[in-house]
Amino acid sequence: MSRQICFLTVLAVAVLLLSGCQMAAPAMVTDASREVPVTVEVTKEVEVVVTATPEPMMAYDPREIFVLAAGGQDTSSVQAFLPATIHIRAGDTVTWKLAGDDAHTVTLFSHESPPEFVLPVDMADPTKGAMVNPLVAFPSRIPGGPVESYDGHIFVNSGQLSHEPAGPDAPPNNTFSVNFPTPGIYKVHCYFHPWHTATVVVHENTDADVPDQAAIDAQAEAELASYLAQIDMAREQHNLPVNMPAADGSTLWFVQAGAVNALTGDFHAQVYEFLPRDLTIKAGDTVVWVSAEFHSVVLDDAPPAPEPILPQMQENGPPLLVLNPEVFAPMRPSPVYDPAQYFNSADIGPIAANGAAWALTFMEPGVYTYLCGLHHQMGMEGTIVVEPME
Ligand SMILES: [Cu+2]
Repeated sequence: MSRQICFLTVLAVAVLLLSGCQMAAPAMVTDASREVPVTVEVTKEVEVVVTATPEPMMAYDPREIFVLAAGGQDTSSVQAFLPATIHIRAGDTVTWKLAGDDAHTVTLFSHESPPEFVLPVDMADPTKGAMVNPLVAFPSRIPGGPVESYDGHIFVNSGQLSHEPAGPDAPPNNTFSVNFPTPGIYKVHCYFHPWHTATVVVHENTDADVPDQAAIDAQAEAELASYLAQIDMAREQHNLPVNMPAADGSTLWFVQAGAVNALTGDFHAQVYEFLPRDLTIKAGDTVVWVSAEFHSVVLDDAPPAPEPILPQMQENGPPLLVLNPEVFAPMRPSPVYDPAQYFNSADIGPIAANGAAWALTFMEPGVYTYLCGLHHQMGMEGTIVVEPME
């Protein structure tokens, strides 16, 4: 209210100055103390003519903008598109480039419900197991086909972006481009990590006010640095062994199977490690693994570690990416670890099918190595040293 009054006052003063204290029409001003009428005569009118010539709207040339599909290195997994929000002009093409050692997709949905992640290998015979839906695993674009123009109506998918080829004889699939012809706001998803999303804001192709590649790079770098700092802190937060006494006099030990920053809880910044990596306990103690994301605990005295996907070659088309039951089916022959048997928590985590935690009791002194069945390629492994009971 006071701003409005102030503005009106300024306007009134300006009009008075412009007109040399002359008003557009005769006006009567009353001085209340003396009750004497004062008349101001108008001799001249002030006319202000504003002419506006519309500027011709210039369409900018379409650009290719480069951004990152993820970040990190080894066991530091930044599960974010960098930058998470991109402002471009209609007609621009965005190219996402994979960084980091984890697998991701760049996926844009149509208005229809998105394809399921996992399908039965054979709809008629469930005993044949499950596979990654080919619509998820492989690019929606035929090899060498044109870059899709996305306006919200078609399903566009990079397939699994990876520095490693998705199958035998397949080339690496580590960049993905999409053209945006129509102004609007569009969402980008990663199939593997539900929180890994981006927003593309497409402005008119005449809009001068969009960032250039250098500004986008600087934004991506700042976001990456923030996530890496969270990861470093998460590693420190979880690196000390945590334990508590069990009712029977033994000790319960807690190991983080992967970790996020305890203060920010930010799923975009993931440590793909067992923390602490090496743990020493006494015979009779129990280890509880608590998963922060999608991880597993595999104790296997017969390396090599099982691969999560067993590609099944087809006569025509890409291989079927069959989920290896040794990785995805829980296997816990006993609550006490037996080195002669295969133990597998399978996928554990806050939204995993097998729950968030998994426990084993160790009775036999020894050194036991274990790994994450989903991420051992990234170096996610640990050791339990069991010392004799005192
Ligand atoms: Cu992802």
